[in-house]
Parts: sequence; structure tokens; C-alpha cells
Amino acid sequence: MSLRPASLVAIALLAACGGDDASGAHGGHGGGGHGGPITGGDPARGEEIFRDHCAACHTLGRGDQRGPDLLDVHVRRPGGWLRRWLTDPAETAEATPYGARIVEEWGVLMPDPNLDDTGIADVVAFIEQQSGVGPMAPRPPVELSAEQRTATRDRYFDRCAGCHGTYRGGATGPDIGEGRSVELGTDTLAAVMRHGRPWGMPAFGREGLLSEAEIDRMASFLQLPPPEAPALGLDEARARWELVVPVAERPTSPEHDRDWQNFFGVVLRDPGQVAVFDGDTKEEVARIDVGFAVHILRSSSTGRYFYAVGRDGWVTLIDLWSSVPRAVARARGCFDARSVEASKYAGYEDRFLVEGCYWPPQYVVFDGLTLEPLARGDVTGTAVDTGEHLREVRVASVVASHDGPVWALALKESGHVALVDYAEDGFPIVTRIGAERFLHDGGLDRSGRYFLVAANARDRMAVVDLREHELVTTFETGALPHPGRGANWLDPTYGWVNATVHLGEGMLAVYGADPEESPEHAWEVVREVPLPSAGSLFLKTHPSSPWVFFDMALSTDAAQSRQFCVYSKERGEVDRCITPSDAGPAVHFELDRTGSEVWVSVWAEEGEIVVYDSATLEETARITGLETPTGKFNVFNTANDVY
Ligand code: DHE
Repeated sequence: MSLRPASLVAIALLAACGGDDASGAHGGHGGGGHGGPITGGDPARGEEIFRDHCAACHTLGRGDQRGPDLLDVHVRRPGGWLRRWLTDPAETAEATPYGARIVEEWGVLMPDPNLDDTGIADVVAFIEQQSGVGPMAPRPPVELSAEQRTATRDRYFDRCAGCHGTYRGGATGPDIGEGRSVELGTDTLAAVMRHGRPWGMPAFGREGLLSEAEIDRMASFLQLPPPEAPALGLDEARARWELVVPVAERPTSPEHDRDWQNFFGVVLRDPGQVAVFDGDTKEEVARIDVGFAVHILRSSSTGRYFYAVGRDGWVTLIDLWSSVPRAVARARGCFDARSVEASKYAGYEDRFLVEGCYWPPQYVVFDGLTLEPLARGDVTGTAVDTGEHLREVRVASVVASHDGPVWALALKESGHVALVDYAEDGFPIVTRIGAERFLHDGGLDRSGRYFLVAANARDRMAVVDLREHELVTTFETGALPHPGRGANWLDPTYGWVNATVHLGEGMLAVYGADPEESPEHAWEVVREVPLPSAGSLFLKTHPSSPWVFFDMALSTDAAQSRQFCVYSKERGEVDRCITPSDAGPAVHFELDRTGSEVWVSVWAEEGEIVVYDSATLEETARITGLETPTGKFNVFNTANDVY
């Protein structure tokens, strides 16, 4: 198996339970017929395979987990059937009533464990033997030295906290606090980290991102209470602030003749850089070091500045008027962050910037021109549904209202949208609007009045009215909606619509988004368009393009992850799919200022940006030699929320 970039694996949400590793399985199908009992296996070898591999989803005598408890399974299922199931789960599910029932009951097809006949016989011999002994005891956790504990804490922060939370309470990933982790036990925790799980967990071991020793240490670390995470106060943020070029020393007009409003900032994720391209000529005009695993860019409202945010919470201010675009200030308001947004209301252009933190649970407001930290606000509170007080609340997406001097912060764990008023002293949260729990990504409708944000763990979208400061509604779309900032277009039947793709199913959900002109369709799904695969991350369009572009970057089918497809606005159907390159998944789209071209990233160590005519879909340019390009942000479209 070829290794995928660390960044991709970090959220490869549809990883498999089984795998083709060398540690326990024999690799590949050994052929063999389907009938007859299974005999002659080596139980000791079978135990190794079971603990290494099957324990990710099954126990022996300790209850059902992601899959059924397998103690005595050899008694419940005839040997021939069991061998057939372990040899080819998909075929057996289709061809046998038992198989079909299992899939129905568990809602997921067991991934192929890739065992040959010998491996299958070994596992079954072990299960038979264990039947006489009783439940299989989990391996005890390994002892951690103080040094190992610190190193494992840091690994957890880099690899796991994004989905499971700093205090492990879960959000995108499940609760793995010490109570739950002790229940799961060392074998299960280690097997899940090694091989991943369907619907959620990357195969960190199999992909070479965690060594066996690290997996063992992490399994132990998870069974201990989480260490207190550090705070980052305003004074500390101020102490770290770096003003590289004061405002007075910056140009008062562009020092170059390029159309800077058609610049593209491209995130080079793994090297932690931003490459700035001239959208007209496709020349790279600057490459700037930003932060660890840089995540996104946002534009100041005039578009002159880019703000880049790294997962380490560092924000970099990039001046596009310099003869060569360059970093003019840096600041850090969080230890872990995913989003920033500029002040966009009339009269506040380029004045302020807000950074939403994953950790600590806070937002920090900066001066928009210097990044001087100005204020810090706490976001902890109670969950919208249970009322439980939460010590970990992460700020996910952030949008700037065009209706008032307000930022809307999606609070992931609490399920509120907090409105921060940047016209008031101290930049306070003026209201918390209860929506749905585990809010994630979202954007504005085409009028800019409504914030449409995914509660992806609940399969719903929430609609918040930024003018009236209230929740309009929430509605169901499909499994794990992931809209990015979404896409707005005029549908021939339903008026203005917005849409989302999904991580958990291959479906584009189009919903009415025009409560003034088409109130009968507003905020309900009007089209469910089947897509070739699940695992979609982003969709995008532009008023000038007849197409809506969407990816399937996390599809478990490698060929489909490398494709993107187009949906016809006029015909309401998927028209065709295109593979920009076999080198890596196709991910994320951005159109140029006029909407005549669309840029697509090929997410690979030797990555590329491929540019297409946004009407004819002919390839017009290919920019090669980019390491892990992911998000791309056109200045004009990002400043003006065109998507
Ligand atoms: Fe993102 C947007 C969080 C992984 C690329 N991502 C967002 C937003 C959030 C978020 C909250 C919305 C920001 C906003 O609009 O203010 N992303 C997370 C995670 O928590 C997650 C799942 C796991 C993690 O640990 O980080 C994650 N994201 C990824 C990736 O792996 C991606 C594909 C590449 C990378 O950065 O490693 C990735 N996310 C993006 C991009 C956007 C984004 C390109 C902006 C889309 C846009 O068009 O605005």
C-alpha cells in the first residue's frame, strides 16, 4: 500500500476495520472453496491475529462493540459459511441470508480482513479454544515513563485531538475519555489505531503514521485521565506577537501591476506554507512560511491582505501590495485552531480579525492591520440539548455578517452559534443562538443574511438568521454533511438554493435558500442527487459557471477519490466526472475572479493544481511541483463571499 500524505490520512474518514498489514494477517486471499468446516488452525497464531486485527471491532465474551461479540461464533455459524464470510464479506453479504442480515443489523459491511485460508483457520481455532476458557482478557496497558507520557500527550494533540477533543469527550470522533477507553481495553484501542474503523477512524498504524510502540503507548495514555491543557491568555498572546513590517512602512498603493484581486492563495499543508499565484498568468509570485499544518486562508474585506491560520494557532498576515507578497505580522491566539475571519461590515473594512480556537476554548480578536491581540473571549458553556456544562468547546467555522458588525462563531460541542459584536468595547459575545450539537463547517446563503452550518454528527444543517439574530430551523440532509462554505445558485424550479455533499454517503443534498421569493421550498431538501461515492469534502460554484463542482477526496475507492464531478445547475443532475491526476485525491475548488476557470488540487506529496475552463471543462493549465496543496482562495471571491 502506498502511503498517503499525513494530512490526508489525518481525517481519512472511511478507513477500514481490517487491513493488509504484515503484523497478523497473511495478506491476500488464499482462494479456497466456500464449503466445509475449518480445521487445523494454530490457536496461538489465531490469538495474535485476533488481538492485532479483529479486536478493532469485536470482543470475545466482553459484549458487542462496533461488531458482534464473537465468543462461540463457530457454534452459531457453520464453518463453511464462516470461512466464506472471512474470505469475502461483500460476496457473502450479497449471496447468503446470514450475510445480508448482519449488514442490516449492524448497518455496515465488515471490511475484508484480507486473511488467507491459513489465517482464517488460525483465527477460528483460537475462537474455538477461547470458547472453553471464557472471555478473552485484554492486554494490560504498558507502563509510561514521564518522558513517554509527555511525548504521547503531544502525539495525541497532533493526531487525535482534532476529532476526539483535547479532553477526549468526542465530537467528530467518539468519546475516548479514560472511562470509555478502559472499557474498550488495550487490544481494541491498539487495533483501532492500527487498522482504523469504518465511518471514522484513519488507519494510523497501517499508514505508517504511528509506530507499534507509539500505538501501545497511546492505548495506555488513553486509559489515564487526560492532563490539564494549558491556557493562553491575552498577555501571553501579546508577548508572542510579531509585527514584521509596521503599517507606516507598507506601500500605499500596489507595488506591482498584477491584478492582485485575482491572486490565489494556495495552502501547502504539510510544509506549512502558502503559495501565492497570479490567477491571470498562473505564475507563482510568492511562497511564505506560515504555521504547522496550515489549514485555511481568509481575505481582509478589501482583499489587500490574506490571513493564514495554522493548526498550531499561529496567524500570518500577508500583504499582497508588496512588490512580492510577504508576511508583515504574526500572532498566536490559540494552541490549536482552524478558522479566522475578517471584519466585513461597512466602516470596519480591514479593521479587525477574529481567530476561533480549538484549544483553549476561546476566541481572540486582533487588529486587522497589525495582528496586535486586542481581546480574548471565553466560549465554554452548556450543551444546547443536555444542558451539561462543558469544559471543552471548540470554535469551528466563523463567518462575518454583512448585515452588522458581527462575527458568527459555530461552537462545536455546545451546539450554539455565538455572535461577537466587534463594534462594542471588548468584542463581547452578545448572544448565543442554540442550534444543534457538534457544529462544524458552513457559509452564507447568496444574500449573506443566513449562516448555514453543518451539525455533521447529527446529519443536519442549521440555519441562523444574522439579521434577526435567531435560529430559523435545522433540517436533515444525509450522513455527515460536509459543505465547506457551501454553494449558492439559482435552480430553475426551486429558486435560489444552497447545497452540501456528505462524508458518509454519496449524495448531494440541494435545499431551498430563498425564503423571500420561494418560501415554500426554503430550508428543506428539494433534490437528493446520487453521487458516485461517499467521502466528499467540498463543493463550490460561481454565478458565471453552469456547473457545481464537488470532490470525493476521502472515498475509500482510490480511483473515485481522484475524481471530481460536475452537477448541471440547469438539468439538476451529475453530468460527468474528471480525473485530474492519478497521483492523489482531487480536493477543494476555487474559481477565479470572473468565474471563468476553476482550480482543483491534487493532494499528494508531488501535488498539482489543475485548472479547467469552468464552462467547457477543458484543461487550461497545470501547476506542478506543489507539496500537498489543499485549499485555494481567490482574493475577490473570498473577500466577497462568492461561492
Ligand atoms: Fe478543515 C474548513 C475543521 C481537516 C481543509 N475545516 C474547515 C472549517 C473547519 C474545519 C471548522 C471551517 C472554517 C471556516 O470556514 O471558518 N478540518 C477541520 C477539522 O477539525 C478536521 C476535520 C480535522 C483536523 O484535525 O483538522 C479538518 N480540513 C481538514 C483536512 O484534512 C483538509 C482536507 C486539508 C488539511 O487542511 O489538512 C481540510 N478545511 C479545509 C479547507 C477548508 C476547511 C480547504 C476551507 C474550505 C473553504 O472553501 O472555505
